[in-house]
Formats: sequence, C-alpha cells, structure tokens
Amino acid sequence: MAASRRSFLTAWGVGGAAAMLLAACSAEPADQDPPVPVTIAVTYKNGTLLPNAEQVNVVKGATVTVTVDSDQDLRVHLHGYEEVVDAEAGVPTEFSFVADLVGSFELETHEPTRLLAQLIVRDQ
Ligand SMILES: [Cu+2]
Repeated sequence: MAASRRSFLTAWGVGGAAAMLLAACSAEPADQDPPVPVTIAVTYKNGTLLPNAEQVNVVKGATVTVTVDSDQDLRVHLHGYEEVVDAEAGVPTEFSFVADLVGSFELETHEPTRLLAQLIVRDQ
C-alpha cells in the first residue's frame, strides 16, 4: 500500500510541474523552486510524547527543523542522518539539516524509546 501511494504522489508531482511550466513558460522552471521547509515539533509534557509515529513527507533538498520542548531531559535521534539532540528539561531546543538522503528514516526518542515520526524523503 505504501508503494502504490508513493507512485501516485510521484505521478501527481510530475504532472503538477508540467502544468506549472505551461502556465509560466517565461518564468523560472518549477523544478528550481526550493523545496518547502518542514518543521517537526516534538513535545513531551506530563508523560505525553508527540508526535506519535506520524509520517512526514519532504522533498530531497528541503530543510528540516526538529524542535524539542520537554519537561524532562530527552534525547532525540534521527536514524540514517545520525542527527542526535539532547534536550534539557524546560529548555526549548532545535536542530536543522538538509534532507539530502532519499528514503525512509525513523525519528525516535531514547528513554523512553518511542517512534515520533517516519521521515519520508522523495526525489521530487
Ligand atoms: Cu535511536
């Protein structure tokens, strides 16, 4: 199911880009527009950890920012990119990176070990 959904999104993306080129042939090509940046807001308050295994879709090259707001010390780890941030209790913390690896990557916490989000990076 995930594979067919992804094919549909890719087909739609190509069609959408072609439509934009037809509509504005003298403007910059649509494929040079910078990918839309994405923010993933992680909160851990009174034992409730969010997001909860959410799927987050981004286009390769997009800047992804992860913010952490927690009432206890929390380590957040993005697999594949090997981004790790240690947030202190009560201290808003964030990190950003460019999503230059295509694929599916787990964003999780350690202690407790929980899946926050599945980051899906597509070519276009
Ligand atoms: Cu981990």
